[in-house]
Amino acid sequence: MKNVYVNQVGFLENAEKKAVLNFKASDFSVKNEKGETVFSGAVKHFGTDDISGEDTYVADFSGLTKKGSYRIEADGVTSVKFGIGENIYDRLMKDVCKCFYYLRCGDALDKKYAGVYYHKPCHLSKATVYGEDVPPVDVTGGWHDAGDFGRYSTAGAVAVAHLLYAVRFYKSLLNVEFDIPKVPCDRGNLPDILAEVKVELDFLMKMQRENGSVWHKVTTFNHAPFVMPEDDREELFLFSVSSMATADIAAVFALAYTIYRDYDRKYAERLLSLSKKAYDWLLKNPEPLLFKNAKGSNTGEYGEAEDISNRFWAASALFEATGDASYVKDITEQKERLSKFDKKAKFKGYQGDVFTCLGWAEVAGLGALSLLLKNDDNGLTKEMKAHVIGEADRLCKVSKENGFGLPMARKDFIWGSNMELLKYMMILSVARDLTKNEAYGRVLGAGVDYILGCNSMDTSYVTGNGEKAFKNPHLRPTAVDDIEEPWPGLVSGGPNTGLQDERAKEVPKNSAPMKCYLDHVDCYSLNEITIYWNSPFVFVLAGLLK
Ligand code: G3I
Ligand code: 9MR
Ligand code: ZN
Repeated sequence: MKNVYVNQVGFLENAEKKAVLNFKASDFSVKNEKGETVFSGAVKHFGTDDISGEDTYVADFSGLTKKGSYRIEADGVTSVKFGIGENIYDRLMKDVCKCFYYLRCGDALDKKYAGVYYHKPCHLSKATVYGEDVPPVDVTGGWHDAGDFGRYSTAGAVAVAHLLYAVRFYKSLLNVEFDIPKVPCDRGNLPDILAEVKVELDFLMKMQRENGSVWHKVTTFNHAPFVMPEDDREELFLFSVSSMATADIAAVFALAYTIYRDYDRKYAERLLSLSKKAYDWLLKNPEPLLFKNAKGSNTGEYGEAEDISNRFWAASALFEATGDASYVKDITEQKERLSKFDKKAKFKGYQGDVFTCLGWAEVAGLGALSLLLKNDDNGLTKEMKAHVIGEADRLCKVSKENGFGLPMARKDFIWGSNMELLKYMMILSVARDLTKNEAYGRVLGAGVDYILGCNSMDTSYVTGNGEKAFKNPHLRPTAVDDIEEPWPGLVSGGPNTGLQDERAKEVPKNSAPMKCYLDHVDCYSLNEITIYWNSPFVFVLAGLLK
């Protein structure tokens, strides 16, 4: 089918603006709502590429800067509607942030804020400590991870980290209001983003054991059937402790301390002391304590091959939070271990530089962000800058290999490919801030366009944002709630050449990576949502709107 692919939400006035055509045309025009041509230009042939498999043509209309609502026309084919304006991403940003609220677990939802998407209190029973003869534990609260109702420590810590690093790098995120209950603090109310993040931090505190270690996850033994959260009443289990969870919590509590200390001194002090407690446990337990699902249990595993990147992140975040130079030795040690591991690794869950990986498994990039913020004089900051800029350069190179200008190669189209892209965009955003190199900004823009509809599926991967936004996430409440549309702002996992669920087999054989996608509720490997697919988009949008 002939298509004009374009960002379906739209563009900031001075941004680069491109659409991609999958058919031959010589020129194109942009029309306003009255059907008048306001811009026209020549189409540039790119050719075929490895990720879309399409013969692509690019229409550049960056010259159009006037606020308004438009469509593109080429050779009788018309695009969906999109906008141009300085506030074009404001609603999107609110929607993407508000999703965390709708995913709250426990008794935290309020009809006043959740409206039709309200659900009754859920998962309030105490959790059994799996395989141990100890009293059950209260671990209520936090956010459901995704389309399932599990709550996983490493995934939660990484989502929180994306949001809190966004606050550190882009202060204006503190002004974004998205209609959630107010939380009082030492100076009035917490900014909304910090009120929302506190929900998950409070839960993560409960996941820490007396000895400082952290349970890897709390879930039912198997995934719940498709029911509302309050109707999932199976026994909850706390599965074993892992060194990755303990390190991630040490890191994210230290990071949170640096922000909450300006709002709630007591809460911040508690975060720091729990961070140190987790870190002490790590020092006493230098061997990795990896995680495997209990026999017969099928909830998310979030397995990792090592815990080095997690320990590196923890030491870096504590160094940045406390200024205590005694962490430098640990940072250096873990850094060297990670470099060795990276060189030797046969199968990597990441492309590019391991020191720019931003989770859920490889988290060294989060450590790098802390070291950038630290701005130290013992060389670590400088070294991490070089990693970030080197990776951004690699991404720019990759972006030249496809008609969409995307920093994505075939190998990036795995389960949650949209997060692979969003993580790259976080790096490009930071690299742009460091260097003011606009080439990074352009690739970043192509990424935003892709997520919002400029892709071979002609689909906006954010619910409620775009004329052809995906509508059928693999998300239990949405699937059973009798409400036509899912709540807005959810980011889909996106195309995955692995096609790892039954329904995904319906994707035509040999489809190009970008087309390995179906907007179907059954497709958990293509169309689920998670907290850590929304969180990097908040970071990226905060960087754009700063
Ligand atoms: O690391 C390999 C890499 O070496 C290989 O080249 C590539 C090609 O397939 O795969 C890479 O591994 C993938 C891995 O994610 C790395 O991110 C696996 O194929 C893929 O199966 C795995 O997917 C994860 C999935 O759980 C299954 O374990 C997703 O990242 C992860 O987001 C997802 O998480 C689930 C939770 O378990 C439960 N809650 C929902 C959540 C989202 O679907
Ligand atoms: O719904 C589950 C989804 O959240 C997970 O990402 C996925 C992989 O862990 O598993 C889904 O649950 C499926 C289960 O693993 C097997 N039976 C079908 C379930 C979905 O309908
Ligand atoms: Zn719940």
